[in-house]
Formats: sequence, C-alpha cells, structure tokens
Amino acid sequence: MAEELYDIEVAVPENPIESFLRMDRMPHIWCPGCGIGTTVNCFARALETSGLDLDKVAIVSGIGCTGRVAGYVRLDSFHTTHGRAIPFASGLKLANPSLKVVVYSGDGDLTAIGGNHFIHAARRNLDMTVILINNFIYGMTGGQVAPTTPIGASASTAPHGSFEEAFNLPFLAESCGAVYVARWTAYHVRHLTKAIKEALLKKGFSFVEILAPCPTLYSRRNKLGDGLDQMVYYKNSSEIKNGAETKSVALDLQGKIIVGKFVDKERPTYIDAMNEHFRKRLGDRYIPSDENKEPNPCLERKSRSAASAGRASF
Ligand SMILES: Cc1ncc(C[n+]2csc(CCOP(=O)(O)OP(=O)(O)O)c2C)c(N)n1
Ligand code: SF4
Repeated sequence: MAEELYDIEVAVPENPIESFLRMDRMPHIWCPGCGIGTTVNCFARALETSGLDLDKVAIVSGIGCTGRVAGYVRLDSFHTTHGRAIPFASGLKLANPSLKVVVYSGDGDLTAIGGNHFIHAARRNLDMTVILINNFIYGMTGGQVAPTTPIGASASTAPHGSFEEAFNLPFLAESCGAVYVARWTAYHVRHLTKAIKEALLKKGFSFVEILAPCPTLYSRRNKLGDGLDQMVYYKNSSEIKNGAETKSVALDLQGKIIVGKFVDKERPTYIDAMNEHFRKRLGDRYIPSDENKEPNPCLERKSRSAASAGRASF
C-alpha cells in the first residue's frame, strides 16, 4: 500500500510566469523573505499585459542582489558593472531607438555609485523605464549604508545608526526631469503591476521606486523581524496619495510610507529634442534618429560615407 502511494505522480503546476523566466538559472540567489522576486512577478505580469513586443524589450541591471534580475528574465538581458546600468541603457537606446529599454537595479547601484547617471538620464528625459528596488542598504555586499538608509537605521558600516539625510527618490527623480514617477512596496502587488505597465508605456524617463524587504541584512540588523513582518509594516503604514507632492514623500525609519503615482507629465525626450534641434540647424542634411525603425547597418555605412562627403548624420 505504502509503495503504491509513493508511485503516485503529482503534477506540479507550472508557475504562471515560467515562460518569462530563464528556468535553467533557477534556483535564484535571493534569500527567503527577500522582496525582489515578488517585484519580478509584477514586472512579468506588467509586460504580459503591456502589448509590447518582447523581442523589442531589453533589460539592463547593475551589480547587486537586484542586479540578478536581468539574468533571470527571458529578454535581451545585460548584467553590467556596478553603477553603470543607466549609461549602458542610454547607449543601447541611442544606438537602437526602436527598443524599449528597462533598467532594473538596486538603490545603491542607481543612486550611490550610479547617482550621476541617474540624474542626467532624468534631466535629458532619455526614453527608458527605471525600476529601482529600495531595500535601504547595499544588500549583496553585506548591508553597508546607502544613500537611502534612513537616519537611525543601523548598517554594517554605520553600526551606531546612520546620521546622514537619505535621498527622497521620487523628489530627486522629479526635480531632475522624470516624466513618470511612482512609489509602491512589494506588498502592493496589483498597484505595482499597474504602475510598471504605465511606466513601460510612457515615453521618456519613467521611474518606479519599490520598497522591498531585505530580511537578511537590513531587517535582522535593525530588529525589524523577517520578510513577513516587513510586509505587515508596509501594509499598516502605507498611505496611497496619488499626485502627492514629491517633496512631501520622504521616508524615515519604520515611519509612514506615502505610495502612489506622483508624476505623469509630458516633455520632449532626448531623441525628440535632438531631432528638432538638428533639423532646425541642418535642414534636410540631417538624418533623424527614428524610434520606429531599427538601425540598418548598410544604411549606417551609407550615411557615414555621406557624412564624410558633407552630409550630417547622428
Ligand atoms: C565598482 C564597484 N564597486 C563596488 C562593487 C561592490 N558592490 C557590488 S554590489 C554592491 C551594492 C549593491 O547594493 P544595491 O545596489 O543597493 O543592490 P542590492 O544588493 O541591495 O539589491 C557593491 C557596493 C562593485 N561590484 N563594483
Ligand atoms: S541579502 Fe537582502 S536583498 Fe540580497 S537576496 Fe538576501 S534578502 Fe534579498
């Protein structure tokens, strides 16, 4: 009887987002209770319903626990160096404007070593979606203090608590020129999925900050419980305020969290502005960068030789 029982084959249902993942790379590296995986689920569902051609979506990550996302999703993926996801993504977009380019990385990667690139990509309104996982520290390297660590929170390089003012990331993104800015947490999966979809479909620099638990290095050190306890905190302490002024949404240690869509506006993208500028300056000598066309290497060669013969091409 017992043998018969062991013979029963149990059909394991396929994970609904399995086709979106590189299953040969599983299991992933994330700790139990880490919030990053939940955000990937939301990203997959947002992409699925976005109507975007997945062959035209490229994802770029820097280094860190979040940086692993690019390697786990079945898209054209680039796992770049620490802090350089945005410059890499900028090059990709400018070289092939027909791509939808997504940057998916950590708060340390994007706003510490990569902070300079973040502000300038927003200023230029480069057409890309930046998804930033804010777990308040450097996760992968041992829980060091980050530009997002709240005052009073302990980190491995701030054992007596951080005394530095942390970035208010939605305010930073908006003041530098982002056209779409939202913040949600790993608890708000439906809102987050919708926000990622909106950001993906927005033309220009769109930014989604996601608060996600790092139970291993942030919550444990700060005696905040496990991943589930952080989700309970997100649930109980979040207030949805769409359209809130970004300067009013700064975070503090275990304080109130304002979530929502804060900014959704229009302004010319970098490529639009470049085309307009050079069309005015050079007239029909200028060959515009066309977001609806893939670059054609033969055409490129032709335009380069045309440029050397006095024609302008960028
Ligand atoms: C130039 C360079 N400096 C430092 C590092 C070490 N390093 C790797 S990941 C990381 C921090 C990651 O933190 P974050 O971006 O917040 O991502 P998380 O791991 O929390 O998802 C650092 C400092 C590196 N890889 N390269
Ligand atoms: S160290 Fe933190 S951020 Fe990294 S996988 Fe573990 S829980 Fe997630």
